[in-house]
Amino acid sequence: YGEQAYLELCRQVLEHGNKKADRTNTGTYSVFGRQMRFDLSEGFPLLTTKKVPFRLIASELLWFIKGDTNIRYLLQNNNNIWNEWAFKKWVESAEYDGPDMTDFGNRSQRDPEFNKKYQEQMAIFKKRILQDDSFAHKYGDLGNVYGKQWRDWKTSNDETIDQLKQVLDSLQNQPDSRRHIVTAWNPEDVPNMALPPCHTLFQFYVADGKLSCQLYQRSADIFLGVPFNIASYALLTYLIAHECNLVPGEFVHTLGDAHIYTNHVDQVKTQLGRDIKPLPKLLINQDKQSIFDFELTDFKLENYNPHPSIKAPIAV
Ligand code: DHF
Ligand code: TMP
Repeated sequence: YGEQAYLELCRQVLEHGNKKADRTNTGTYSVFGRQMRFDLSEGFPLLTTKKVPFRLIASELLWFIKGDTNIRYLLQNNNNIWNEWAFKKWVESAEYDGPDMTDFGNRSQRDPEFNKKYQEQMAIFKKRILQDDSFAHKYGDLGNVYGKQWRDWKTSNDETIDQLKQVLDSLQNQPDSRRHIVTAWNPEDVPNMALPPCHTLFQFYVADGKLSCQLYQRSADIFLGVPFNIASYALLTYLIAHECNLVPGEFVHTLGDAHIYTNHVDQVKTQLGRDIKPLPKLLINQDKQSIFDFELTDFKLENYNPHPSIKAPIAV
């Protein structure tokens, strides 16, 4: 259960994981098919064995809920977690005429001189996304990623489906339904996404006045992505429970390819040497009801006293 289960997964992957090559040319230790459970009534499941930036998780979730797919909103909220995937589309486009940025993810880690050039280009890119509307429209957009599929799924007869609204309706009107599902995996649209959805499909379950959520995550970067994913779906469950007058139950996190990148191993070992601290509490502005009305300032974390953050490079 809880953070203990996360740490056990880390230990298991380091000890028994299959050494596997991967798309990013980084290399991973990987296992297939695991499950963790988080009891949301015990507190808010933000890891305490390293500091996890809740602000970034909350603004990313609000971005999904808005149906937004453009990193401009994230940048306006000082959130840089999706920059690399928009930048990649820009530097691979015909319009880009700066220094060669091929394989910038790996090269920026290995070559300090290149890294300087990369940081310069990234800074220019971010500035343009924030200041130039037509540039942002063209290159800030990640394609038909999460927000698009959740709120504005295109059907074959040119209609749209708002999966999030539908699931809110079904939770309120048929709480016992076994069909409370939202899927971001749209096979026809996968080629039009900067990154095919990692958190692929989720389902809600109502019993005893409690709302539970299970996520199927096809690919899980255990050190960087997963702590965000746990907190993001916990927050979503809190918000939907709030709107539906339910209390948060469990978050069940099911993982497909669960991997630790080879350049995260030392960081994971550091984290495994730390003791778990009490979970924080999440407070939600009670004056708001609809999940579509929330802003960053409507959430407050109390008693979050984690161990220090641990930096690691992200595989692009
Ligand atoms: N690619 C890979 N290889 N792993 C991911 O986890 C991942 N996640 C994505 C997009 N692509 C990905 C979206 N989510 C960070 C966390 C989550 C995330 C993207 C990035 C991250 O870098 N977290 C850092 C802090 C970042 C910051 O402070 O700006 C961390 O230490 O948790
Ligand atoms: P892949 O598309 O080749 O599976 O690469 C995606 C990588 O990003 C993989 O390491 C999983 C990771 N990831 C997460 O763990 N959580 C997320 O929310 C996202 C977007 C990505």
